[in-house]
Amino acid sequence: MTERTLVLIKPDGVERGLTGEILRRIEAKGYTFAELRKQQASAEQLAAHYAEHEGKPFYQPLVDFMLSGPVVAAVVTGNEVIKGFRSLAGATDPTGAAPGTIRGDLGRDWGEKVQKNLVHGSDSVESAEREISIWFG
Ligand code: DAT
Ligand code: MG
Repeated sequence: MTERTLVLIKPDGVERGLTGEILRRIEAKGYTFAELRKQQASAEQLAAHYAEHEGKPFYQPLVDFMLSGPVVAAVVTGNEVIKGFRSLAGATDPTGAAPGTIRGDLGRDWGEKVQKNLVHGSDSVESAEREISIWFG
């Protein structure tokens, strides 16, 4: 079934010059960019985007990191793209992310590696719609 999902290239991916490589992988898989925009996130957007994690120990460092530089936000469409993009992205912790995935191939194994894991992808139809409205109105 055709779906849409919200993808973010996080500030580490933009800063490291990996935007093209990450977008290439998404496009090569056969997905389409319905919207694509580089932007500086606002604190309000991030509070809404990461509401499910509020109160967790990594929440504030995560928000601060996401404010540290521009992100690339995209609405990506395709058959089962929500699950498919998360499969392309790989596991949250780059150390355990499988080779062949964005996080497994490109994620760094040191420092704030779990937080700086290059990409975000929505995890359900409901979160995709919620997140698309946060980033694209
Ligand atoms: P995902 O991005 O794989 O959907 P998530 O929704 O559980 O993962 O968490 C959102 C982001 O928060 C994740 O990409 C990085 C950060 N994060 C999650 N768990 C963390 C942890 N234990 N320590 C540091 N950062 C963490
Ligand atoms: Mg998540």
